Amino acid sequence: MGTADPTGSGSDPTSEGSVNNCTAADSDDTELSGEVLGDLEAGQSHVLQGELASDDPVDWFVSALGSSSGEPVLERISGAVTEVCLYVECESEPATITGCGSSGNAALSPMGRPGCCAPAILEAIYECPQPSDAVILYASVANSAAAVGDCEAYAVELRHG
Ligand SMILES: [Ca+2]
Ligand SMILES: [Ca+2]
Repeated sequence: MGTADPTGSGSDPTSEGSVNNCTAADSDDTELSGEVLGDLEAGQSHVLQGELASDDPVDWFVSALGSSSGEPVLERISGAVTEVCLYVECESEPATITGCGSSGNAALSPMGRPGCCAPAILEAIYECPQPSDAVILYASVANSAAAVGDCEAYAVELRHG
């Protein structure tokens, strides 16, 4: 159901002339190349958005916690997502994960940072060696079930409780 283009410019990128609007070739495929989000203060949230496909099965995001009080929550809002993960780095040393919420499981990131993974929602309950340590969060959003050629948008919320 394409819509007519009254301007006749013919430059609408979503017109039926496009073969594939997928932007699978992104640069956020690893823990160290994640999209950098702004500092997350207590009570704030970020909405992580992107697209996943069979040739782009994971996107990474990085955010510093502006305050170390409260526990960060990662929750799927929409789209085809099979797993969300959140890993915690304290300023000086790895965090200690003491809980992941009722549907989350403790996990290690590809680079060895401790955290939690879940199908749709997790709460990363952590302790740092020093309570005043600055905290950086590494989040991954994955879809391991995309069929070849599929490219599906998602939205995931990162909250600082
Ligand atoms: Ca992507
Ligand atoms: Ca990616």
